[in-house]
Amino acid sequence: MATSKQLQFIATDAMALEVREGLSATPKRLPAKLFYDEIGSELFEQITELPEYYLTRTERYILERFAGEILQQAGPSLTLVELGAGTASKTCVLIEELLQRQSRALFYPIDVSPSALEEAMRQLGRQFPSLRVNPIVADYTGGVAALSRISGRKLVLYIGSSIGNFEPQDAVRILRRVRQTLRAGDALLLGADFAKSPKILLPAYDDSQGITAAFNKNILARLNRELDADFDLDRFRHVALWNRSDSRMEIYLESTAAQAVFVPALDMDLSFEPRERIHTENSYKYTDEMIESILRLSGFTLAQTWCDRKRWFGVHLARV
Ligand code: AVI
Repeated sequence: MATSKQLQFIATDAMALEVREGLSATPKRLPAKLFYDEIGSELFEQITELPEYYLTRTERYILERFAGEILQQAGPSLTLVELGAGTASKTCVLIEELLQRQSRALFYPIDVSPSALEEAMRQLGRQFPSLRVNPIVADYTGGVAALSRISGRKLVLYIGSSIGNFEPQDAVRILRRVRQTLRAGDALLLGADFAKSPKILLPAYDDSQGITAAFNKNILARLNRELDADFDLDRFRHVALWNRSDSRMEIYLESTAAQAVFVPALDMDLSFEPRERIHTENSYKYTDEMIESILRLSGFTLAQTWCDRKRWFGVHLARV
């Protein structure tokens, strides 16, 4: 299995190819997975604590408020699996509730980052001595393959609104693969952000402290660090737009002037018009219909949705 360093370093063939393709395209684009090197992951942690970025704390509130109901609905004797677990900080709420229902429990956090999983192990070991934690270092494909080797009645957590960063057809592809590894009685818990007013969405993706802008620009900083490119970060600005018809937030880096950039490791000369954009991310905001539809198309049935009072965020339990 590839180590996180291999997976995260741009100057590997697959990543470099994606960067080359994206920067050669019209309009230009870069893959959002480039956000998450060490600096970007730290910036994302800061985003989750911003007053404008309601997603993380709202999902945590829902999990805290409804942990009992969620586990009741999911069924008895559960093994928890979490896709893209990171440090599993929100999962503690469910684990605590689970351990009140069953004396022993198994938790399989799956993530590309060994250091995040080590941190999860440390924290969970301290907090829950009777929990057995079996971390799996894997990306989505490897993680989903690992799912089929886990026995017992599974509750697969796919929380944190990560599904929103995939195009809907890719989201269906991922969920369908998850579905194929599950058996009768297993369930999926999906956390997704609801579509809402741009008055709430725009500041969440363009905060007043400029942390999201720094997170976005870190992609260019990475190209400078890892591909020896000469992007002038001061000549790009962070742009966040609400695309109502596609129900998604769109994130761009916009060139503030006509400029040329050289990427030596790819032997690429780039030129930018004033206001030309690089598309770096979509973050889909789901309606109830969209949630039902991606779950149905991937072979799940929606059993129940829990949300906050304002219906800003939803946690959905789906059965096979
Ligand atoms: C990781 N993901 C759910 C975040 C989101 O809200 O789409 C990534 C992010 N991009 C800008 N801010 C946060």
